[in-house]
Amino acid sequence: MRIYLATSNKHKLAEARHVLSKYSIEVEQKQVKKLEVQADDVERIAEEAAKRLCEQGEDLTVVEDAGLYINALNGFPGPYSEYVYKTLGIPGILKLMDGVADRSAYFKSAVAVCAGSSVRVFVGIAEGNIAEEPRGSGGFGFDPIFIPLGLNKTFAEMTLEEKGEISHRGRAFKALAEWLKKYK
Ligand code: ITT
Repeated sequence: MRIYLATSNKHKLAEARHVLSKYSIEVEQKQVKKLEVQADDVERIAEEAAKRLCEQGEDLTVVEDAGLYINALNGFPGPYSEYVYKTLGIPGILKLMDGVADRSAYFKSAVAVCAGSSVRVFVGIAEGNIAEEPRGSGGFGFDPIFIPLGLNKTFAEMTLEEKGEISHRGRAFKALAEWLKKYK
């Protein structure tokens, strides 16, 4: 089986491919113009973008939207993670967290697929804490400052495989794969 991932992020593509390969699902990158709606949550953003792709007849095309939610900052940056990563970056987030005792946070991934003209959304969450300083060079985005619960290394210190086992994206794509295997 083959699905199409509408993304410009090569790390996302690699992570999705890694998880889905275990289900013998191939992932092809699709260079389509993705609708960028402003919404309060990643589920809505992914769902609306997938709906638009459905209207254009893009069957088995997947959109993923993800964000980092920091509890002490009332869930910021959440759905604004891309913008905040580009503007404040990791130093800006660490500055906002300076002296903050509650460093708990989570990543959320929403994977929306257009399948047979309707849209389904699968969500994955990874709980953890914001590190005091960046560590590691793997992954992308906020990976160097995210320490998943129960571990003492950041996502950026993990291999693609290790991150995929416990990450928000790994979980959401696993749920998609299980659904595809059952119903497609
Ligand atoms: P698309 O082309 O698929 O939209 P993107 O990079 O814009 O790719 P998102 O909007 O889903 O992806 O992600 C928003 C930001 O959240 C992204 O720029 C990262 O900074 C951060 N992010 C998302 N997933 C992450 C992960 O697994 N690890 C670290 N940071 C992540």
